Amino acid sequence: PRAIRLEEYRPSDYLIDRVDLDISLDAHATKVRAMLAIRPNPEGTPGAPLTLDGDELALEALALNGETLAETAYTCQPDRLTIANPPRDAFSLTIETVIDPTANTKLMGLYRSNGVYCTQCEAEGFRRITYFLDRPDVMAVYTTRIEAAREEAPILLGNGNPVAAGDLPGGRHFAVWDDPHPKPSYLFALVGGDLGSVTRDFVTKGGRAVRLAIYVESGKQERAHYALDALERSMRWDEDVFGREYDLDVFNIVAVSDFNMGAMENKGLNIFNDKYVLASPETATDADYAHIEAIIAHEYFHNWTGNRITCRDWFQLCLKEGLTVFRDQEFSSDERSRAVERINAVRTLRARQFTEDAGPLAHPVRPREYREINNFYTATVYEKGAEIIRMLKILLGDDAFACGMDLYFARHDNEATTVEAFLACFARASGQDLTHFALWYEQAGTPRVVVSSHYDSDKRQYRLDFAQSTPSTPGQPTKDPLVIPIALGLVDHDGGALDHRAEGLSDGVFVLRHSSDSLIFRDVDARPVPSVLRGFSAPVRLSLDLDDTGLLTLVRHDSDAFNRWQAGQNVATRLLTRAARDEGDAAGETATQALAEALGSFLDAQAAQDPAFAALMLTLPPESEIAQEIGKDVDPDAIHRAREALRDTIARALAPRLEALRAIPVAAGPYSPDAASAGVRALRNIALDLLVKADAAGIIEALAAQYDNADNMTDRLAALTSAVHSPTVPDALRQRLLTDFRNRFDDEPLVIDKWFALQSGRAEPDTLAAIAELMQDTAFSINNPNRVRALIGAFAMNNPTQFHRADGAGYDFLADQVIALDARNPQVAARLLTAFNSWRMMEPGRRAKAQAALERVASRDGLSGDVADIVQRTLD
Ligand code: BAL
Ligand code: ZN
Repeated sequence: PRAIRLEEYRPSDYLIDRVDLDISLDAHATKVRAMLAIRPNPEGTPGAPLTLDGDELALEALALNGETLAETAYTCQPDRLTIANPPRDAFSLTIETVIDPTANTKLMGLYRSNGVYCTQCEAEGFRRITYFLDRPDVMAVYTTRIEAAREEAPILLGNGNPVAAGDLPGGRHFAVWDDPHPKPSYLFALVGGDLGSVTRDFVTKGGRAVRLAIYVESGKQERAHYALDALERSMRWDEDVFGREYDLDVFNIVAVSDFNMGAMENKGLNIFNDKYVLASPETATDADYAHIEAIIAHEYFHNWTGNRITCRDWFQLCLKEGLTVFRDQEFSSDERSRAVERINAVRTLRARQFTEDAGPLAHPVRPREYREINNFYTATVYEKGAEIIRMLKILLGDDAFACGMDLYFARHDNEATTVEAFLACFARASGQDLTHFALWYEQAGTPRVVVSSHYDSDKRQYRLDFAQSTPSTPGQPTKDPLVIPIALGLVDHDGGALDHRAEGLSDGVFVLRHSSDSLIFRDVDARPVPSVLRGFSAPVRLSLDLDDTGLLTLVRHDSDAFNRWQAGQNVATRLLTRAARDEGDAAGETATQALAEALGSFLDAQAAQDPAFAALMLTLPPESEIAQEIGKDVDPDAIHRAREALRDTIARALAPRLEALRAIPVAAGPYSPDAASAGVRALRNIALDLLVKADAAGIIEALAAQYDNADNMTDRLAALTSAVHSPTVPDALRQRLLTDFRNRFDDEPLVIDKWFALQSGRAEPDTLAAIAELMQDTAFSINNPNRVRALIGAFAMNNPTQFHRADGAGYDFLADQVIALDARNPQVAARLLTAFNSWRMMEPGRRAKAQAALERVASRDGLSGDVADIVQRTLD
């Protein structure tokens, strides 16, 4: 496909003010009649031809102002409809198309999932329903009439409010939905199916009565209550924290089982991957509940940041996504533990975004060019986009940030706008010039900040020198310094907080604006321990010249919880990096013991107060992070061995304490997914896992008992996970539990996904063969994205030793799967292919094998634009 460039943006030559849709659902021949009220855009080119987007469409009829259009007046192809000389004034265009939802395996546009008609239109799916100006800056008011066989689809849902419904001859019926809020076509949705629901009434602060409903597969309604509760809490939170109220009479969510992404924020009719709606104690883990809460909130928050104010063009995707991720992270932090949420967000950022930023697919948060927009729903746009908003809040302060948000909502309501317009609101609200800050949107790559410390006992001065640099990324060989807010503080060696001030330090934040700068603290009596980048105040890699003793002081004493955790991670990363490079020595053994001791005293002092945080303290950095740290000629097997060894040593050193942690009680009563109970389970289960790995006496029996007796999925899956990933567990027990799990949850596809992912994530040489067998399991289907991501995605993304097998078999397998899937679902295929992102970091043997596999994909005829784009950029 042709590259689309930000600098080539032009307003549309035509606008569409109203859309009246009449859609008659049929499994193979759905009729769509669209009446569009079109007018020339005063900002466009007068008299320009009208070219509407299409994708695999068949035109049945076309009328202009009610008159059938002569065939000579237009040209029509599956991907475009052009009228050479449209009227100079407003006119109506009526377009009839017929589509086959059953044949739609791409899951874009209108398709059927388990017999339910549903849609996915972001980014460019509406053009698969009718010919349209399918771009976000064309905003229209929609009315949708939906018709279907009542037996097949008793529930008919559209955007906006329901305004009419009734029976029709021949067992058919209809519903009419009216959405008064202008919206871009990507927010269009409809659903038709036989669904069960749970409902609740909500009254907004302003007094609007809203009927909330979540629709799911009939019989599974009980599993939607948690999502419904999360929705209500999200709505209240957005009123309280951002002053945003809901604006329709109904808010509907529908869960479907075949869905390319997590969920979609269509106006008044969110459509969700059922994985992020359905939860019961027996089938969902604590982590599943937390994800449901976050995604329900995310999609709801889009109602203002995305829907009321949308993007002018797809380059501005971060305008809604980064901001909305920031908002959902804040919501989760308020509902749960702020420190734990922050650590988890940073872990995700490092695992996904830092990896992306360091590889061939690196791109700015606001890209300047794309060939396939589906490939830019990335960790960079979402997660780094959220980090930019967080930095803005730190730089401006809470009050000016809140004023900036209010101004944004006031100025740009009902608009399709840009990052510049967003930042202008904050510049206005704060009086700050944000021109330099805006570079965060333009410059790809993760900045490295190097901090060195100098203590002058004669002058009683302590100086921190900062230097920043950003590695080159594709298309951006040189980089400029960024504005980097660095929250920091000093700690003395006994752990006391030092209250020293320094010129240039404001509210504990130093702002690094140049390639280097310094901060001087005066009247300092002894060399302190610096705690830098508290709360992870900027998305950078930090190098700090702090020895293990200093880091362990922070582990014990830092007032900033994030940096307490980070200090432990830093010691571990140092040990793992050295061991993976085969540089293990006696110093390493001493450092390992010191880390274990620091963790031990941390557990003694704090585990009971904050179990969720303690569980994170006991979690070593992931292998992907060590690979990033090593950076080149990576041997994933060496990293894996090093991590296993360090974990086993720490587990043995902490064994008696871990036994005690296993005994911390969960609140009495039936299972509850609340954060406090989840924290206790997380700590107990990591203790179990460490003890299993340490082969502690009696632990195998305890594991089996936990599996057999669990009354919730969190504990059952934790036991099974330890069994699957621990070589100390006898094969017979592992097999018994795996077989039991498969049989126990035979009719629970979302649970079988956990079973697939567990087995495909095993760091064992026979995993690839096991996956080939699992693909024959009756529960597996290449047509369902969740199944594919669970079995193939988990292997490629979460199993570094087996995906990066030295013989290249992991690469070949993934290439085969991508090729096979591309013909059915290019979006999911392209996403799988991004697992090759780190191939250039590998040692030469693996690198050559990865390159050969990628070239084999690239050489295929008939690749989708999605896969062609990823493979080309990955190889470039
Ligand atoms: N807009 C696509 C799904 C999401 O980010 O909410
Ligand atoms: Zn979103």
